[in-house]
Formats: sequence, C-alpha cells, structure tokens
Amino acid sequence: MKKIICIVSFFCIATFSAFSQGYRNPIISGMAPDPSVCRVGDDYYLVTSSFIQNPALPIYHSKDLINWKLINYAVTDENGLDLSKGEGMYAPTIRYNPHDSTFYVICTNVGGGQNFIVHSKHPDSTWSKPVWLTNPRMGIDPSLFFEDDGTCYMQCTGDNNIIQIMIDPKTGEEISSFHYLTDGLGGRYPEGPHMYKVGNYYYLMISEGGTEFGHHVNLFRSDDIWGPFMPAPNNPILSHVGKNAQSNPIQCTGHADMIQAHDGSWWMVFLATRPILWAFYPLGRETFLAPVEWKNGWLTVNGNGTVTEEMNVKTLPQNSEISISQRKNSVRVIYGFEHGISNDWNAYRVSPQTVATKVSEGIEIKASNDYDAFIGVRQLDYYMDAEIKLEIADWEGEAGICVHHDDGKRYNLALVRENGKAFIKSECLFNSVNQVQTIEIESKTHVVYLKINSQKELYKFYWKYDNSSKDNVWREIGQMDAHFLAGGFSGLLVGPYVKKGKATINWCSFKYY
Ligand code: 6LW
Repeated sequence: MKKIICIVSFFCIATFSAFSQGYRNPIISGMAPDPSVCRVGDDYYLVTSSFIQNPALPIYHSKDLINWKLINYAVTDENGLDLSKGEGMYAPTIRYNPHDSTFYVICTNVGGGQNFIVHSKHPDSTWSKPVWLTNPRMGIDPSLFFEDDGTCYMQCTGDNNIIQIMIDPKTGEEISSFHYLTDGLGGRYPEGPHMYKVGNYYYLMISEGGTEFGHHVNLFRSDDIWGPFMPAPNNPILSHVGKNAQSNPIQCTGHADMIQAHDGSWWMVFLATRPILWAFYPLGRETFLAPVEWKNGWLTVNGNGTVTEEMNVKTLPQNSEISISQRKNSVRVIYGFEHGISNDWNAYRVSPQTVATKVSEGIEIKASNDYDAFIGVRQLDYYMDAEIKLEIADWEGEAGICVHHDDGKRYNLALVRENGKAFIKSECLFNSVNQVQTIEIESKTHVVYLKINSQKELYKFYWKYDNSSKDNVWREIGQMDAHFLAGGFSGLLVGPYVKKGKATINWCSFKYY
C-alpha cells in the first residue's frame, strides 16, 4: 500500500525533531484504551484494548515512549481470533520474560472464551495460538508478573476485588490456588491490576472509580507478593477527579501501567479522555504518558498526580521519526491501496481482508448479509478531513464513507444509485433515531468524491463530481452534531462502507490539522 505523509510545513518539523525536552499528551491519540507497556533494552512495546475490532490487540513500538508506531496485532485470524460473539478484547497486559526471552500478552475475550495468553519471541512477527485459562474465578483485566527466578503470577479482577494465582504462562496450568490481594480503597470497580518489584517491595497498582469521570489510580505495597498490601500515603497517585483538575481538558485518568526506562527514569502510561463537552468524548479513551518519581519507597506521578496536554518535562532522547500524535502541524495520510490493505485498517468481528479485496484501481467492497461491509482507520484527532474517491460499477448500489462508533451509532455519507437515478445521502444513525438527507444528482454519476470534515463538536458532509467534471467543487449536504457518537468503551473508526451492491474505493485520504 502506498502511504504518503505530506507535511505542510517542513520548517516546523525540523524545529520539533531537535526538541528532546517535553512532549504532547496523548502519546497515542484516537481510540487506544487500557495501555500496557514493556521494555527490552531500549525497545518499548505497548498494547491496547480493541473490543470487536479485527485484527485484535494492536502492538506499538517506540524508542522513546513518546513516538509510537503500530507494528503488529497480537491476535489475528491466522492465530485463532474468534470475535463471532461477545464484546471482544478488553484490557490486555504485555510482559517480557527474560528467562525464556519471550513476550507474553494476556487478555480477556469477553463472552468469547474469556482469558487467554499468546506469546512470541518477536512482537512484530508471529504470535502463538491462544492458551485458554478456564477457571471461572478469573475476571477481566488479567496481568502477568515474572519473578526474578522466572515464576509467573497472574493478577486479575475477582468478585469486586483483585486476586492472584501462580500459573504456567505457556500451558495455562494453575500452580497455586487463588489468593485475595485487595478490594481497593472503596472506589467502584477495583480493576486493572499490575504487579511490580522495586527494591525490597512488591507494588500493586490498581484503578478504581469506573472508567468514567471518577477514574483514578491507587498504589499498594507489601514485602510479600501474596500481601498484605498497604496503601500508599499519597493515594490516589493519579487522579483528575479533584478540584485542581476540574478545568483540565484531560479527564477520566486511570487504568495505568508503569515502566523503568533504559536510562533509569520511570514512566506511567494510562488512559484518559479529551471531552468535547461535559461527558462526551467521541475519540474514546486515548493513551497518555506521565513521569514518575520515587521517594522513600513510594512514588509520585508528575508531581501532583495530574497531567497536561503540553508536558514540559525532561524526556528520553526523542527519535527522529515523529508519530502523528506528536506533530505540531497538518499531516495528510493517503491510502492508494497499491499493495492492498495495510495494518492501519480494521473491520468489526471479521478481518478487513474478508470485507475488501485488492483490485487494480484500489479495493473492492461488496455488501453482505453476513457482516457490515465497512473497514476503517481510527479517527486520530478532532480536526480532520476524511476523503474518498469511489465508484459504483453496477447500476444499483449504495456506498460511501462512514464515521463509526458502534453498530447503533454511525454517520454515513453515500452515493446511492437506484431505479435509474443517483443521489447523495447523508445519514445519522443514533440507535432507533435515523436522520436522512438526500439530494438527487446527475443520473449518470457513478464516480464521486466524498468528504467528512470534523470540527470537534461538528461533522460536515461534502461531495463533488469526478475531478474531470466541469462541475468540480465541494458541495455541503449536511452537518451533524458530534455528541451522538460518544459513550461506552469505544472510539471512532472512519472509512468506506457498502450497504448495497459493490463499489471500488480508489483511494482514501485523512488530513489532521
Ligand atoms: C477495562 C477496565 C476499564 O476492562 O475499562 O478503564 C474496561 N478501565 O479496566 C474496558 O476497557
């Protein structure tokens, strides 16, 4: 696939890449919740939840904890992904075990088999088939901790508390019975546990308060891995619940993981949101980064447990390859599909390759009764133009571009051809509410350009005839408030869909301001 990134101002980039002090939050923008991170030497690997997106469990790589590149997925159709039922992949954990030089990802396929582990020697290459953990006491948010001698402990949610068991991560065999670790400090949903050993202590970090505005992170320590665990004197160690963060554009901070960098510094990755208003955050839960400082056996996160968008702190030396989240100027990503469908693309439940096939002019998508014929990339920021050029070859059909939150919430912009007529249609689906605007266009039209422009609180829909046409101007067909596309665990995917017939998508382009 030909993917071109055009940078509008080369001057800005040169200035920014020379800058190894400070960074911008989020470090992975767009839907990237429940981040978990591990390190080997100066290579960092991060995994996030993906729910019913296929492929599942995106794996990112970085050299500086700030600029991340998507390199692979831990579970795909090839190693046994089954998203045919249930809610899909909740909060995974990634860990490296130096005893067998192997990476492990543990996760819950909610309603689709529950907990499993996959492993790989090379995270950018093949992952094993899942080993299933069948004990019904194991709840969501599983984590792994490798002791100095290689022994493996698994932590997860139990019955509104955090529990732990020793297991063999290659076979899933249970080596101990379950032990209770903590039920937290009284916040709802104690979850997202991770265990660390630092100096003479074991540290257990968990989230409480639910994933919404009460979300926060608490720390506990013990000199025995089975406890009892004592709470830190400065809990919550990360929280935007208090007055000091009430005007902060970042909210819902929680579900964190920690890492010691190769220079000895400590960092925390966690999820948070950037609401557009009140409780609405269409981009979903994104991945953020904060520095951690240790003092007298306890830690602080960025001084007072809050973070900002612009982080003016000393960082690891920053890599010259700057990821989209860190750019300070416009970025355009063009997918020409010359080499098929790259790993930026997802479909729901089935693979993008099931939905779309490579053809000489781009990709072809066919409507199907078995699945929603849609593929998308994550919407990475609130200010965006998403454009496609599409062609409906047969007379009848409906194909277009869509901003997709979940099955009940999506905005469609389409070319519709039926009964010898052609229309442009914009459609807002919000559960049982369906708002449609249609205009009739030249009946012979079978190639159109469609554009969705996102201006944070507002989506605007445009279309135009083929570039060769004398009538080559963008026309607006409608606007839709962005608030309806928010809620739940998900974020947004944007991309082409076909509801009826089949269409060729010649190219897609995404521009972020
Ligand atoms: C995840 C839980 C959470 O399992 O949301 O914010 C759930 N935290 O830990 C789904 O992402």
